[in-house]
Amino acid sequence: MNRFWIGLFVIWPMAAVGSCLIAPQMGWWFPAGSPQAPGQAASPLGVQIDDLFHLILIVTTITFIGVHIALGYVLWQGVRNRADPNYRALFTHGSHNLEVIWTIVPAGVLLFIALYQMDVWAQFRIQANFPEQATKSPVAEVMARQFEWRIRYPAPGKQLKLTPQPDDLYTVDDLHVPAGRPVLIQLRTMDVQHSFFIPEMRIKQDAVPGLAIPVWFEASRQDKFDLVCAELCGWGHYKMNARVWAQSDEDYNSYLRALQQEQFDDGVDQEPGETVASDE
Ligand SMILES: [Cu+2]
Repeated sequence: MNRFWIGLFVIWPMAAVGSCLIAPQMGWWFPAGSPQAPGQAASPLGVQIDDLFHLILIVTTITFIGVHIALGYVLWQGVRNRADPNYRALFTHGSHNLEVIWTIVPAGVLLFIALYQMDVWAQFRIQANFPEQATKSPVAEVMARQFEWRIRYPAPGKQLKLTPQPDDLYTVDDLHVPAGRPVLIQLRTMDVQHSFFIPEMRIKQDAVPGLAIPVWFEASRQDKFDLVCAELCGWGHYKMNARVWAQSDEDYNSYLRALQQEQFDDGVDQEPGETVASDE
């Protein structure tokens, strides 16, 4: 029976490490990616975030393997010693040196990760570092509510204002953005806390009542991406899945023009400035 447990504690970490090695090839790893680069983040910042994830994964894998080797060794020693009738168990109050080592080493690792990730964090979250191209004209306001995403675009050629304008354009659960360059949205919520999450771009930001939070991202390819809510916000939380369409500038502009046409067309076939002839 003891051998069973030793075997289990040896096979289990091997299976865990093995499955981590196969997963990326099988497409079980990070969300989606294009057929050319399966599993790769669909935004340049997302690729950097994945690198941080991999760094942490390497640290935890080394720790995991080390701990299981130590655990296997202790179990094995226990089985061997029990067979010896003269064996006396070691009585110990612990080791001061060991305590110091296993406090300092993890603290050092955590400090290293904290310093190492600062650059990515600063790019993603600190407004002064946002790409200028994105900040100079936000593409839309994304207003979360139970249980949908309301999108407000400025009229083509106009700047987004924090307060709604009469010529703004509206959609629900459909966010169109130009691909290949950084874009910025203003994230708000009408009711409770939600979270704006584009898994394929590794972009996640809470929407907090009372705040308009700028979020920037860049779709590195033209595609349709999922936009979901990552904050349990009520019974219909699961319904908050929407789409982000990353398009060429041309398609994006014609989409906005079509939306404008749809929302402001009064059915009268008339050029702006033209007056309708009267019957007199
Ligand atoms: Cu939500």
